[in-house]
Amino acid sequence: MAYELYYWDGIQGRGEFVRLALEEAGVDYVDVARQSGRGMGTGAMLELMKSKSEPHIPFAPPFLRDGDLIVSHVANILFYLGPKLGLVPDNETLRYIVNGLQLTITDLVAEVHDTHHPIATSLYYEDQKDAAKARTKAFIGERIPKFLGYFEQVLQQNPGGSRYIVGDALSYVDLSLFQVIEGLRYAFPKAMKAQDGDYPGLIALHDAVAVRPKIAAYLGSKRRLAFNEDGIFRHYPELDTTP
Ligand SMILES: N[C@@H](CCC(=O)N[C@@H](CS)C(=O)NCC(=O)O)C(=O)O
Repeated sequence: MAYELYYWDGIQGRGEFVRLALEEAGVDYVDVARQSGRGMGTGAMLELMKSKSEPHIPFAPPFLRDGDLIVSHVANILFYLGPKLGLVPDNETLRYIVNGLQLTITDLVAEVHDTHHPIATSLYYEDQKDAAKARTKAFIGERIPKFLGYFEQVLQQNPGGSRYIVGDALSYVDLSLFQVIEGLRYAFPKAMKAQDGDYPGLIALHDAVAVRPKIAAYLGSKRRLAFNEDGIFRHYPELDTTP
């Protein structure tokens, strides 16, 4: 049976980290909220989240349904899928390293979200613009260098070589790092241009992921939605400053 991915329609958002893994593996999956018909669409997703009969309902999308099992949270979904999709090292110990890196990406993504919504998710960006400016200035000046500098160091120190961040083959965290670079470049093109040279390994990893046959096909397909100002990575020119 095909995996069912539940995520908000119309944006890449956090769902994209899961999509990239499913696409690289070339497995069948249904992007439920983007489909119409019985049991499909955003309505079906919301219904499932409020279900009184499901034993373990998720708090927020993305979540994945595999038969009777519903798995929530990007990092947890990828931890579940990784071995099934062949996107983690064979070495069990290294799978915890991969998970730790993915959880660090979760933290980074939350901070990206907070650049445009520093006060409340329920308020419009326009209602928290001043706070967003202050928050983004610190994010660009302090947090991007700290997070990307960290990933760069881990990549360079990987005993398996610096083509991949863990081991000597592609794992789902490499795909997520590709998405992080794509997203940051979309949201903060000026800031990223000024810092790109500091992360040569990460940029090489990003470029190598982009040309993997299945990923390249996906990026060129209709399934890959464009970034927009409803997602996690948003481009507001007034926030994009050089550090
Ligand atoms: N830690 C979760 C975060 C999930 C999350 O924040 N999902 C957002 C959409 S990207 C949402 O719908 N949140 C609803 C809410 O927090 O009330 C993950 O990594 O998957």
